[in-house]
Amino acid sequence: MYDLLVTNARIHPMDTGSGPVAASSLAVSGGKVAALGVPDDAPARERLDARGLLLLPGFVDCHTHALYAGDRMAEHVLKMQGASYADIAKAGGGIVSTVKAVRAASEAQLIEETLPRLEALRAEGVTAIEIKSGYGLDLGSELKMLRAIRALPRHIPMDVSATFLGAHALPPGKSHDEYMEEVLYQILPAVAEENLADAVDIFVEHIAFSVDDLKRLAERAAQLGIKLRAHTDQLSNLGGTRLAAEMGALSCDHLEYSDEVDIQFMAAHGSVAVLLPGAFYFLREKQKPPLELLRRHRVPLAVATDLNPGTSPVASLLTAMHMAGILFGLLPEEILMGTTRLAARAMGREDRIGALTPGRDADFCLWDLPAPDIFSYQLGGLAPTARYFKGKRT
Ligand code: DI6
Ligand code: FE
Repeated sequence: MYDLLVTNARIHPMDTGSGPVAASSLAVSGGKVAALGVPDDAPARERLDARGLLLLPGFVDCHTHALYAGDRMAEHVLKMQGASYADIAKAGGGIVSTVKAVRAASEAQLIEETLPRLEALRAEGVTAIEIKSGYGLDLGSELKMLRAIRALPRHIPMDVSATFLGAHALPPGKSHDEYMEEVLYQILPAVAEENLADAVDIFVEHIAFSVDDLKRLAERAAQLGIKLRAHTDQLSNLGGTRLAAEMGALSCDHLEYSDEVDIQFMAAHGSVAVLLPGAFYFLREKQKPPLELLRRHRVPLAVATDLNPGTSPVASLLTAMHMAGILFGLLPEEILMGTTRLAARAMGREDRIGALTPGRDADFCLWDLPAPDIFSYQLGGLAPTARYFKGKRT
């Protein structure tokens, strides 16, 4: 006896490719996909006739900074009027202003400000998200962010993965060396002790952290059994991608300035390339990630929102997917795999989510659409008819 049986669906499991399968039914047991293609009259406690709707896995937003307080609208307006980085800092803007707002907020307030953003993603079919810390930048505030991230699934039916991004920016009043020591020997061990992070991340950039910092962080994380991810080559190439890949990074993210050597390392070590067109768009960048090289070396591609208040205030994965096509040239199939199965891989959760095969979580949506390629074509106005999270309608 299945818990749920959906029949008459056009199912795209996103397992090996983005196409449909011949099976038109999906059975659920214990919150997991039990089988595809069972007879329509198989015994089930609950049945749903999908009447020919598309059935897709829930989308996975595998790179966000969605938990924060306040906003950066004032600085955005200054930027639109031609203000420089220094002007914005003087006016109290930049990452530091978000750090101030996050430090001043309680854990409950962080959750409350974040939920509407997650609801917006959920409304368009997202069932799993990764969220990074990195706006606390001291022991107490980083732990507060991560505890809030860990608490989110109690408030919203969504799979949430937490990433410790202590190495995001230098906190005001601390030297680089002082803060790195704090990250490595004080904050990270406390994060590990409380099991608050599924991965660590670092912003490798001349305005942030160095490849040497990346190496030290990766070594510490490996000792503590925590997976590595890295922001690399967003604004310049410091050699972070090749090092992160060599050190086993699940993903290297941004990659606008990556070269062929970087990409060879990613291919050799199985790191996913997470492309973030929202930040590229919002910053009006010119340099695109080297898509042809990524394809030639068969690096798995993912697409995410990078949702954050400073460089990608984009609370819409469908918009990021559309941008990935128009701005970076990704094909519909790449975009679909990159927001399901391969996004799950970038999060280290490919065994459990991202595709509809027996044993994986029954997170899926029904869509009244002609084909999933429409997400690369139509911008706006697309929403699922029904959403299921772990086999339950939500
Ligand atoms: N890369 C970015 O573009 C953002 N963080 C990062 O690692 C900036 C985040 C912010 O400005 O709040
Ligand atoms: Fe980011």
